[in-house]
Amino acid sequence: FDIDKTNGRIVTNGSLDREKVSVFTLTITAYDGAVIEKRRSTNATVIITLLDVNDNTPYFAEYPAHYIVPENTRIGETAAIIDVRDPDAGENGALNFTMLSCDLCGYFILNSTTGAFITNKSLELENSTTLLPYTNFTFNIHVADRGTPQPRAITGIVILTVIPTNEYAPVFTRTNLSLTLAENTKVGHLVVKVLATDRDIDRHGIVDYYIESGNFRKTFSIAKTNGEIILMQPLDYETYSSYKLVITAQNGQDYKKATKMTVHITVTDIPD
Ligand SMILES: [Ca+2]
Ligand SMILES: [Ca+2]
Ligand SMILES: [Ca+2]
Ligand SMILES: [Ca+2]
Repeated sequence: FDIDKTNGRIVTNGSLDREKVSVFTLTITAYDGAVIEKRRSTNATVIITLLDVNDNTPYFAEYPAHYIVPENTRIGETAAIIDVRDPDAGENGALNFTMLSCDLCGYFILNSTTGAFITNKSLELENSTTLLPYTNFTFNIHVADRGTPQPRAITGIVILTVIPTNEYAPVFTRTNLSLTLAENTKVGHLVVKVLATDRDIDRHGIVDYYIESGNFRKTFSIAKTNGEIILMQPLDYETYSSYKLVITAQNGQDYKKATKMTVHITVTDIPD
């Protein structure tokens, strides 16, 4: 701002932008006309508050606007909130969201004031005949502010991608298995193959097998990927005549989903 020295009129000197600085506090000093040593003065504070004008068009914070939606997002839950910004104040910055077009319509409802996509249909990949992992939902969205005299608006593409989640634990076809092995069984012999299935599709349905306990002297091994239990050490009825192997089937990157089963192995005596 500038001030006219003689009549005190404050004028603008440069452009104003309420979105950068909205309030100015000026201290104005008025002097009388006496010589410098004798002159007297007084101060006044002038506060200038800028009124908003609708000079900003809404914009996407990130574009393309792409959001990840886990398949276990429930009906009625928020799947994503479109991040559109408008720095203007009040109605000039308040937004209205409209869906102009959609593919696979009906899975989400767009809240017109918050820009939230609300899940409207189950996204469960295991139970769906239409949805595949990483299915993209593409929407054409119109966002307008409520500014006066003229609203400002933008249109853009919003993509929601449904990603698989690990909801199910593996399930063994049998939780208990008993079998006998002759003491002279050869090392390398396939003892048994255990099986667990997992309802999840995608990588969350891939099962890894481990022997959790009971594997005295590492007598047995299990193939991590297919559950084949192999004899690794010669058996000896006299030192160890039965084994209780606890087998774990698990999956998920962090192995959050796991199930156990037990394999009882009885060694039968062959006279040495
Ligand atoms: Ca605006
Ligand atoms: Ca403004
Ligand atoms: Ca699983
Ligand atoms: Ca799943």
